[in-house]
Amino acid sequence: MSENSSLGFSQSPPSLGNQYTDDRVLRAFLARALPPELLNDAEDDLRQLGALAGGELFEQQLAELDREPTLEHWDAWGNRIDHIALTPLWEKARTLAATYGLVATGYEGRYQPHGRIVQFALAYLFHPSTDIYTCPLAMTDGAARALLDAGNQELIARAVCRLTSRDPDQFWTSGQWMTETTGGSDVSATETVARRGDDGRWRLTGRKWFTSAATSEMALTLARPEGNPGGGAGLAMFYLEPRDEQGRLRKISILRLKDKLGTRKLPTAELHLDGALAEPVAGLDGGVKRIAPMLNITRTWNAVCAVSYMRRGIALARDYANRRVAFNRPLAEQPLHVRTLADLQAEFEGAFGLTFHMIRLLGLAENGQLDDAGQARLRLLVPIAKLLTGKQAVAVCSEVLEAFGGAGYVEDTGLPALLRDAQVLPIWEGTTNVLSLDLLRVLAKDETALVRLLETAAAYCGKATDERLKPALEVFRTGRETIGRMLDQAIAWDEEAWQAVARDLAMGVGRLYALALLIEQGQHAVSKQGDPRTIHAAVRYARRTRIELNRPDLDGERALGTDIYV
Ligand code: MFK
Repeated sequence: MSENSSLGFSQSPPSLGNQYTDDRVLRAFLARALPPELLNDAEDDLRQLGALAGGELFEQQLAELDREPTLEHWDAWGNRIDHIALTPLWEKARTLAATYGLVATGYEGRYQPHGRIVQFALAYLFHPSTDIYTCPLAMTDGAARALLDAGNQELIARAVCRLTSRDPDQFWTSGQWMTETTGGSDVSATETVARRGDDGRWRLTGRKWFTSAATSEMALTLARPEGNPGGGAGLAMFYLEPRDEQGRLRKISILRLKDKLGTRKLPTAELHLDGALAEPVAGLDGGVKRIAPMLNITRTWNAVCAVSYMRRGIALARDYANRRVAFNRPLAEQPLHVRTLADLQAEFEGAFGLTFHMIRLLGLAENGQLDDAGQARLRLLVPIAKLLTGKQAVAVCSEVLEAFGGAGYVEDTGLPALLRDAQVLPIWEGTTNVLSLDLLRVLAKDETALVRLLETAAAYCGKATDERLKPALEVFRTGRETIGRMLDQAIAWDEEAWQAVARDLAMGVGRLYALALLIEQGQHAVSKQGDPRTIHAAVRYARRTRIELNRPDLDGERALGTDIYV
């Protein structure tokens, strides 16, 4: 008798198939969004990456659960080296990222104006099997965008070709060194100082408190040129290459790696800049505005990664539901379990539609094919998609763990890491509240922007004729009315009241826009293929979309929020 059978019952772990061919939602989207010859051209890469993500990379990820990057400060001879050793999967991910063009595809002429769609479809497949290597990729993409937008030809010539290279030997990643001890959200409080030496060169001194992927070949960062006023406007965006040709850090020390809840394969570091050479990218002020294009790209990546984690969790839970027999039948045959999975799928489909719709607009905008109205929509959809999908990813991954019972709570299944890693998504790149306030920044300049966004969403709903969509249409109609009423009344509100409702407003608008896209896609899928699954997703998504927006009771919230009653 084998040792295993002597112990009686044992469970078989979940497994994954080809993550491209198995993904109905991704394939349906690409079939609509891309011209057939383009899809045909991209499909080899999508299939290969789908196979790697469900096979070799996933297996390596599980085999390396215990591995983490390490920081060595000194070599054997007493030299300060600050060397970070990465995990083997990260080393492999770097090569794959370059060869599959995970950044390059967004910039090459080959697929334009659809390059962003192909790029992010690849990223979506790659992400959940590569231990957040997407973090340096997101920053690399953002840096390429920010450099191009800033128009500094010398830096573009030096760096953008490397950031967008498909050759692993040429490929560079970029850091985004923004966060300081003064806070991650209030970047205007940046303390790093930039001084110009007698040689005319700029040197930065300060401490960067959360620098993700400290192994990058270049970074964009913010610093205050000496003598500039305080606040965000007094900051400038700088370009720097942290290492010399031998790979030694130049006037930068790595103080320590962060001991984080999740993203543990990502070597997030605290850095001290002690006169590090850097170059202003575009003038000596307006740094926050200059770096904003980078933020919008990394926020887009964040949404893609959120959707991708949801899909991974559901794929694992669905596979397991077919294997796990309890109470005499597989979980996949038990109505309450099936209903739980259906709710997760509906959340995922809503998030997917919203995110890839935004990506389509991004590609058009970058190719000069988006009119002013479209650009205004994109400006709103980036923070909305980031904040909504980040929260959804945490909720979905939490439910996925529960779908495994106790196994979901045990480290060596690899499942807890999914939840821990997802938890970063609402935090970095602008927390939910900071991004909700970003919406107010847009409204302050363009007060009808949200109303127009919902008009566009209503036009998507206008195409629905299937009777089954009626309850979803009703939720959209009443939700839109509620938001419209609030916006009318809120003209008289003060700033405090606006800030207090900003999150509910952002979430509400985001869910309604995603619902409208689901309704439209549901009608399309049933009309063209007779497939009702997206209609079911729309109805379930609608059931979970409840919008309440009233003038906030600021005194009550203050008393409860701070627990002080005056
Ligand atoms: C898995 C993939 C994910 C990738 C992960 C990468 C990991 C990287 C780790 C990190 O670096 S995390 C740190 C990220 N930090 C943030 O995301 C900062 C969050 N805080 C904000 O976003 C604040 O809202 C902000 C810093 C922008 C507030 O700063 P200010 O100085 O108070 O901004 P202000 O004065 O409102 O705006 C300055 C200008 O920038 C304005 O333009 P004007 O001067 O013309 O009026 C704004 O309109 C513009 N601006 C701000 N945000 C913008 C923007 N423009 C376009 N898009 C935006 N998002």
